[in-house]
Amino acid sequence: MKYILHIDCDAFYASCEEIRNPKLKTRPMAVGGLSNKSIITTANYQARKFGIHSAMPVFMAKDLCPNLIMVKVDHPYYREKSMEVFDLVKAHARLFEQVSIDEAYIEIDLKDPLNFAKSLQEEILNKTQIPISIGISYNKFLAKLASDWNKPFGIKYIGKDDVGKILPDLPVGKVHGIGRRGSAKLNRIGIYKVADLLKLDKEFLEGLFGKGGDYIYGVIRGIDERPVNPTRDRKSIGKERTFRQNTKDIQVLKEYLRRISDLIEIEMIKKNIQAKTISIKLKDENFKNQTRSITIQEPIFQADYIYEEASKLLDEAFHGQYIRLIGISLSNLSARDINQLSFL
Ligand code: TTP
Ligand code: MG
Repeated sequence: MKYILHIDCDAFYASCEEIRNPKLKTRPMAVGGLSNKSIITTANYQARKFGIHSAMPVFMAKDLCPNLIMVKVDHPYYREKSMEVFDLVKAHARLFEQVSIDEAYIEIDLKDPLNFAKSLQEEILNKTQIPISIGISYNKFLAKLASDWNKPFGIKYIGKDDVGKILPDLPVGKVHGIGRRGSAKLNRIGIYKVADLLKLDKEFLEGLFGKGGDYIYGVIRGIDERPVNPTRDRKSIGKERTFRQNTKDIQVLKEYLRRISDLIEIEMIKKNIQAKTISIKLKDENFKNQTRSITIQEPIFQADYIYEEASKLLDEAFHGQYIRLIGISLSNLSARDINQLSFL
């Protein structure tokens, strides 16, 4: 069956810092600026016990917990860890969409989603040391709600039957799209829980939240049609190789195109995507770059077809010059129908 999973790293910046300095794991720690006036980006779960949270000023956090250890933010390092985590996640997914530095949606066909989630959690922890929480459902809204349910290192499944049981009791602030401000607005008119929201009609919600009212009306009833959008984070897929020695032997060049096509096919099958535009890149001995592209009618992902198109492009672009680098990239990406997998 088809499921949508929302993956969210636990105390992400703090977890990254604990990898570099494991002693921090058992101490209350937060990441932010070092001055008392600066703001906390996140706190580890030890520090959260004291009531410390994102967006709190450091002086306030130190009032709550005088032993709090502050660590300075290091965005490039967090981006690197994020890539490590989500490259592994991506490799499993039919459709993948990263929505922030520490969260992504995947859509995937599974028999046993809970088991899959458990093994994904273990894999990510073992290979990257980052703990993640996973929410499983049939749409994005519920999957995100679920990933937050049992944090940290949590897994939660929300099925269609759970919607009527789980949602009415939630405070309105838990509804994605309402947020803290929306919540305050609703509280002022005596609306605290989703159960109260369910009594309002669509027009009333649109009056309060504009266009977002329609979305909120749907999601509190378990309806969210937003698809997992795989091309959002990635516009092209490509590989290139630099030769140890420059070459002008067309057979060697084609041999490389062949190998690169094979590698690209593997990646496209894993990601379940296809492409309509094929480009090759050549860098000559003077480091001058040359690219050639073709857009075809029917999208492809198979190595044979990629090679065939790339090879034709090479014939056009190559005039006997010495080449030091060759590459192929595919763009104009779309999701492949899962049924095609059975033909492989
Ligand atoms: P979140 O996923 O909201 O928080 P988190 O990963 O730290 O904790 P949780 O276990 O509850 O998911 O945000 C991801 C990262 O984004 C977080 O580690 C730090 C950064 N961030 C800020 O810089 N400022 C903020 O106000 C928030 C909420 C997060
Ligand atoms: Mg997080």
